[in-house]
This record gives sequence, C-alpha cells and structure tokens, in this order.
Amino acid sequence: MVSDVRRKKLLFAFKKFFDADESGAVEKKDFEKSLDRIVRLQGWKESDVVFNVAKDIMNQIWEGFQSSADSDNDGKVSTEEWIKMWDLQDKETLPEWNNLFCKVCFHLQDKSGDGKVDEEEFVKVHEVFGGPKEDAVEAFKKLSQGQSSLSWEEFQKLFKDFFLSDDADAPGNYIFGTINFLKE
Ligand SMILES: [Ca+2]
Ligand SMILES: [Ca+2]
Repeated sequence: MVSDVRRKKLLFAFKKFFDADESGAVEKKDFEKSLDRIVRLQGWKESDVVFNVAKDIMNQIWEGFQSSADSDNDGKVSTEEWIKMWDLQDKETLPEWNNLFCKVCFHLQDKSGDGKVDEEEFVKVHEVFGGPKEDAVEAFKKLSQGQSSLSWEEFQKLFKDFFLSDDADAPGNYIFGTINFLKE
C-alpha cells in the first residue's frame, strides 16, 4: 500500500499538475489545458517548431499516463485509479511517461538553457503556477542543500523521490515548490 506521506504527495501532483480543469479526474483535455499554460509561460506561437514538439510530448505523456493508470479504460483517470497505479508500480523506477514529465519540468524551469535550474528560475515557474513565492524560495533551499543550482542528475533524483519515497523529510518532497500539503 502507498504510505500516507506518499498518498498526500501523489494527490497533490494529481490536483496541481494533471487535473488542470479541476474536475476531479484527468482527461486528455487537461493535458491540452496544461499545454496552453506552458505556451503562455514560454511565449510560444502555434507556428513555432518548439510548440509542435511540446504538443507531441504532451500527447506522449497523456498516452503513457492513460495506459498505466486508466484501468477501466473510460478515458478518465480518477484519483483512485491514480493511487492504484502507484500501488502496483515497483518502488525503484518511474514509469517512462513520468520520466518524460520530469524532463518537461526541468526544461521549463531551465529558462537560460545552461543545463541547471537556479533559484530564480525555480521560483519564477512556481509563481506562474500559482504558488506563494516564499514557499518556493524555501523549497529551493531544501532541494539544493545550499548549492546555487540543480543539475539534471540532481533534479531527476529529487523528482523520483517525490513520487517514490515514503520519507516525510526527503528533500525531493519539495520539488513542486511547497510541502504544505503534507501538513494538512
Ligand atoms: Ca480534469
Ligand atoms: Ca478511468
């Protein structure tokens, strides 16, 4: 069974990142809405090559997400299906679609494109997604353990801990800019 700490993290990610229209279930249209948000954040136009690449990646993430989680195959992933998927998943590796999601998160934050996410980049993205700035500043401190930036390798490890670790004090719990949901 998924531990209480993990369940809270998983439900937070579900609500905050996947269920973009807050309907309580995740469908393809939620991914379309998230893509719209990303497009606005990045200032892309529909004619940009990068827009089409992003659209294709979001489709791939949705397809992987649905095929691993939508157990009754109704085109919607409920919170129960989401938690059940993680119950069945081994605790060492992330599903391929989640690795892709990790890559998207990293590249969105690495605005300067130097292969590292620094505090300013991290905080900016979390503000755009509606989190309080001071939470994001605090989160970056925990994640980076005093370093000025996070490399791709470090980011991947922290991201993986968010989804797989049962430890309430794991630094990776802060990867989405806050741990307030653990205190509820
Ligand atoms: Ca939804
Ligand atoms: Ca379903």
